[in-house]
Amino acid sequence: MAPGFTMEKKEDGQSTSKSASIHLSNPHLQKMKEDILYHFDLGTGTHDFPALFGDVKFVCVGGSPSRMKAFTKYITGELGLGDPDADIPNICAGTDRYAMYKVGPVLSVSHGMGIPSISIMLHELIKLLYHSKCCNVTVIRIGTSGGIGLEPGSVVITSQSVDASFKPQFEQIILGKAVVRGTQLDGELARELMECSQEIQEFKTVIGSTMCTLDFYEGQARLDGAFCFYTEKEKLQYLQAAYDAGVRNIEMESSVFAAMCNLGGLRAAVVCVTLLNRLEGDQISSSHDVLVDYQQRPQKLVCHFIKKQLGKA
Ligand code: R2B
Ligand code: URA
Repeated sequence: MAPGFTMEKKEDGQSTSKSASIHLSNPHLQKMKEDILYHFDLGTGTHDFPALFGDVKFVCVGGSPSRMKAFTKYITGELGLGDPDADIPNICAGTDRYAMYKVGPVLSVSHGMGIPSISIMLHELIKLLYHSKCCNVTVIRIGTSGGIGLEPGSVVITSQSVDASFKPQFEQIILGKAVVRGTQLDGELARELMECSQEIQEFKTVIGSTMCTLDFYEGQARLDGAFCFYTEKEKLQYLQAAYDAGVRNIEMESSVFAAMCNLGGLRAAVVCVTLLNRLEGDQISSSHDVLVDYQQRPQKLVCHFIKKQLGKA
């Protein structure tokens, strides 16, 4: 067995130990001469992973490549690691699937929209961190969402991700059989992030369950998709039931993110701003400037957290 290679016997996230090293649970990897991370256009045969990424302590992931680039520039300035206006290279420039940026100990990666897209990225990211011999890594998804019963612009720190039936689990079909994994997130990390928000005092932040769906329209009970076969009353009953079950926002990646970070032994959090209150509408109609301001909120919060962790706040 390769040095540092950890075999995980248990499948559910809750029982995965939170040791500082990255856990891979795949005996087949040992037999491979090199590992090509195809969607990153990186490989262990062509790149020196420990030299490139060995010092990574924080990984921030978000849907859009331009948002992750903007975040990296912002954090460059805040951490005093260079000129925030200078251009930064995209480490995955050889592919347009994902974008990746690095400044000091912070890696920023885009993941696209939805569970399949973030899941592919996370398989390759977790292997990248393992091959780089990284330890004590915290992974945070910074994103957007639809809020339930919250003023637009509020930020939700996810306690657990739930599925469309409000169950804290992620189900995936593997070899034709349903495999269910836990979607609990690190409670201590969520509390630390909440404390950061209280220190910033710029926007309302709550800790709550996040519902992860397979679709933006019917999957999130919208009335404005190309197809809709339910009434407004049924929509509101469903969203109210979600609220009563503790759901405070809805997005499309948190379940597999939580499940895979649990399996990988990674400390993880999801911090999403709410773009609208779904009890009041479906269309995202705020102005461009307001939406830009909202999208910067998770970035500000996570940047403050990283600064504190590095003793720079
Ligand atoms: C939030 O926003 C996207 C849909 O607009 C999706 O990726 C998500 O989770
Ligand atoms: N992202 C979502 O998935 N849903 C929303 O309502 C807004 C952003």
